[in-house]
Amino acid sequence: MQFRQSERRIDGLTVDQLTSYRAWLQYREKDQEKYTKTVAPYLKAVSVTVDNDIIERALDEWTVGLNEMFKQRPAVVRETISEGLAITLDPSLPNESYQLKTTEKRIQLTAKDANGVLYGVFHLLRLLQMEESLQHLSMTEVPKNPVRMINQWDDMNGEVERGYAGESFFYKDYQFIKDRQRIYDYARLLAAAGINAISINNVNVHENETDLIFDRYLMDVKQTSDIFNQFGITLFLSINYAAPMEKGIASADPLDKDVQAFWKARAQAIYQVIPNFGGFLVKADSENRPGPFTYGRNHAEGANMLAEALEPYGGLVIWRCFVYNCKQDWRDRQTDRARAAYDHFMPLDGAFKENVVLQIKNGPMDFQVREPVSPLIGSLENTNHFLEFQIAQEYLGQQKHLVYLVPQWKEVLSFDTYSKGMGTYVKDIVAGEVFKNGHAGIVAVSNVGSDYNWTGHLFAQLNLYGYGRMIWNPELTAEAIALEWVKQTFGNDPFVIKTIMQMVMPSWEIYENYTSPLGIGWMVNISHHYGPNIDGYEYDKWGTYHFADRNGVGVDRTIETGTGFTGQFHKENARVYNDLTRCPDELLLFFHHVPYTHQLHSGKTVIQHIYDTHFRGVEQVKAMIDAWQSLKEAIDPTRYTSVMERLEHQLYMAKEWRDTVNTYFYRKSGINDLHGRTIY
Ligand code: GCV
Repeated sequence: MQFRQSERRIDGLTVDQLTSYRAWLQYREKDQEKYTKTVAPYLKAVSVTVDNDIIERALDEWTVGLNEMFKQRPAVVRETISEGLAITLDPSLPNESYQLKTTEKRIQLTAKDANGVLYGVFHLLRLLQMEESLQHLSMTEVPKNPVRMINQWDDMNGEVERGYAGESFFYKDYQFIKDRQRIYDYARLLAAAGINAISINNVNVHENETDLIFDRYLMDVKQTSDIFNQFGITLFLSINYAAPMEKGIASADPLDKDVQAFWKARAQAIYQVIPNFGGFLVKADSENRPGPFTYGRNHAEGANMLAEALEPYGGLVIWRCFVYNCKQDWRDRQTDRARAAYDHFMPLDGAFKENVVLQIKNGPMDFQVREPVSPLIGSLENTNHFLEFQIAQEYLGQQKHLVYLVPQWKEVLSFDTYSKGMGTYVKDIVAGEVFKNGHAGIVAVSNVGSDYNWTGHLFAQLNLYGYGRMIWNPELTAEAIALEWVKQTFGNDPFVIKTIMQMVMPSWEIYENYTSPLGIGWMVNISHHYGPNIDGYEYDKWGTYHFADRNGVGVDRTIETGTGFTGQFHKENARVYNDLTRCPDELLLFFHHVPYTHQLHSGKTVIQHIYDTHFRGVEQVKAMIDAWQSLKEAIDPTRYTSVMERLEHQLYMAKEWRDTVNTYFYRKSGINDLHGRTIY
């Protein structure tokens, strides 16, 4: 199948829409003669002696990029060159790593493997896009996380669960979409951000979708896998634990011989067609999905059975820890959803086979604007695990609100678990360094769909790009990552860069200001998770409460009087969270039930903090709009208008949040705003 490397020719999109589509691979023509001159010798030729699909793609990318930016097509040669880009492999380097060294006229790219070559080439293209000097380069890049994965939540009917950027571009009406150009272009974008694994269907596997592991769709899966493989990305599938029953076997019991034989046969069939298939992603015994509990088996028995089937081929079972079936009456203040993942999985630490990897959401709840880090991370010592983030902004404005997520994720990665004493950071644990895991890394739920700009809100592209860059190198600052994205996406005009950075950097805090305060979380409409509904979850059966009444607000999760959740952390953190006087303000109501007049470390009372942040959040959104308006002449009308429409909607929603939250707490507490502002 032929794919077009340059999306300048993608059918059906206007030139302006193409600009959005090209995301961080704009390859805008360079008109700075001075810069062009300094890089010219490096662009003359490429020398490479190894051939494979991934290196082919790297060479294509280099050629297209240089042609578009500098109107120059480098000659590709096998012999040594004195001017240009020389690519060699060095098997002694760490996996996927590369080194870049420049002399006056030559760039030496030395990589461990083909992935390293591809990443090295994208690195150079990034520098060129940002108009940075190529002289005196001398660096080694090694990815921190061995697995850097994306989970698609695409359904085969064409919908995307929690998708906010249009329909799926993988499936429509239970067929793979024939034109796979989009998937090819997605793979390019992902590889340029350093991603090396993807699961292509929703973890909630519905009826008919089990056929993804049967002949009906297997060739389509293979073709999709081939596309991703060319960009160094390994393909995984989500499976339904009860798949054997869909195919006429009486049970899905992991200890049943027929069930074991079913999965062994499936693994064999899949690997025959896709020899480098990654493995299965499994959501079991969670939110009504089937799993081993039905048969009185535990998660380890459930996962190990699948792992045995995949083991001969080197495949992985990625088993999600999002298990919280603790049905609860709202008056019950002891049962706690936050405890569930730890309670389920800690007793099984060490019971999983080597090719099982547990997948743990970053917080104990569900991707809220503010949560503590999941206490499973830093506690599981003998089980491989991945950390799971959500790029899709399910609870963070659904890609209608501008929210830059890297600052939030970086807080998670730099959290000190104290697991092996001070300085046992999440970033080192999930990279597999602390417990010497055989498989380790980070996964995130994707935010793309068929919208021409991929992500609905153009600025949501930054979260996808930023996720990839951050998990490649967690030492990069959120600011440095955003700066790269802004320059590649919008060009190098200092005013544009400065203005966009001012919008992006505080955006998580702004969102938190006008939504759910002090770690309460939720307060959204229960089915679609958008817009304020303070009691939306309060009386739901799943155990997520704010417990606001006339006397106070927050969930008591302390050891002495609460649910005991604080006790799941190592003692240094447990002591801080458990102690009302030491608990950080931003998580206070996650861990404690306090009167509205309780004084925060900031000096304000809880109720005044709620009023102030909600008024401030709205003003901050207004400032974002003013900032964007100042760029009207500097940005193409398609991108300008689509962002402005969303910002205006964000302001509308911020006001709705402000008024709903403030009114609610005013009515509950009966306490006026100190500053005399109107509360409805
Ligand atoms: C794919 C949340 C979402 C669900 C999602 C689930 C999960 O509950 O609302 O849509 O299901 O998380 O992560 O499995």
